[in-house]
Amino acid sequence: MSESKAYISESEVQQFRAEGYLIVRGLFGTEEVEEIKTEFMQLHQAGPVERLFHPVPEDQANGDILKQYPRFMHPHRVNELSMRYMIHPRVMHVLHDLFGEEALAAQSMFYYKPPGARGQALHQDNFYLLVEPGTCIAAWTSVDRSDEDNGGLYIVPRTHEETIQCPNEADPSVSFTTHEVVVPDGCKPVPVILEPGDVLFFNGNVIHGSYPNTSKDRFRRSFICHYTGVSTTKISNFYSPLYTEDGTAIHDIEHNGSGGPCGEEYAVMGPH
Ligand SMILES: O=C(O)CCC(=O)C(=O)O
Repeated sequence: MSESKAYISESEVQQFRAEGYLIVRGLFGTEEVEEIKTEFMQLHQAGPVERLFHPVPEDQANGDILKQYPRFMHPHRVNELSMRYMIHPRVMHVLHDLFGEEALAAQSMFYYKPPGARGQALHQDNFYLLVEPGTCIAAWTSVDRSDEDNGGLYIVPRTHEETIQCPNEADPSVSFTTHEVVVPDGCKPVPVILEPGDVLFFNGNVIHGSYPNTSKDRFRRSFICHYTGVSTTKISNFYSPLYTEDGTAIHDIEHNGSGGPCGEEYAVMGPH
């Protein structure tokens, strides 16, 4: 892409720069969202995929619904639809405007988050991606309506100006991940209410996470991808290769094994 197409306005870019996030309403239409949902429900039916997806039957889940419906990591590595939506031109155009340069895709994920599922404690994405220079950006596509009751995302506005923290231990009764960062004084997590097809973009230093799905019968499915700008020189090796908007894989990016703010012991960090 030689130049960005203006799917978002200059004031939206300014809002992203000021707040650390931007919601683009209806970036995907109903049929597109249905296509994503149907595909991932079929993938769930089809069962485990080595290294990427490990659902277990109910009788092996020990009452943890997330064992039956874990997140699917990097589906773009095995699934054409995921690759197509990860590098969808509308998403890549918005990212181009937000990065101020061409975007490269680093990761895709799908969260099923059924009723009763735990959340993911507050964290910062670039702790894991270790993008340098700068940071990554997430595109979080809501597949169901996402709100406080079904475990929707919370973000802490303006924390994109914060440095990356070395996290504390999270409470395992409410979070399926083990890390939790501290909310800075004067800031607070706010719920992001999204309808199917809305996409939340946020800076990789922004503190965000989610709480359990306390609804009776509402899944909170989301397709979540992370990106870097084309001038990125280093990233954690878990996220390599990167993909350009036309799907070309870039393998020759330097592996960032620094371990980030926790030091060298974290150099073998896995996914977040
Ligand atoms: O969707 C969630 O509950 C958390 C996702 C998230 O924090 C992430 O992808 O970084």
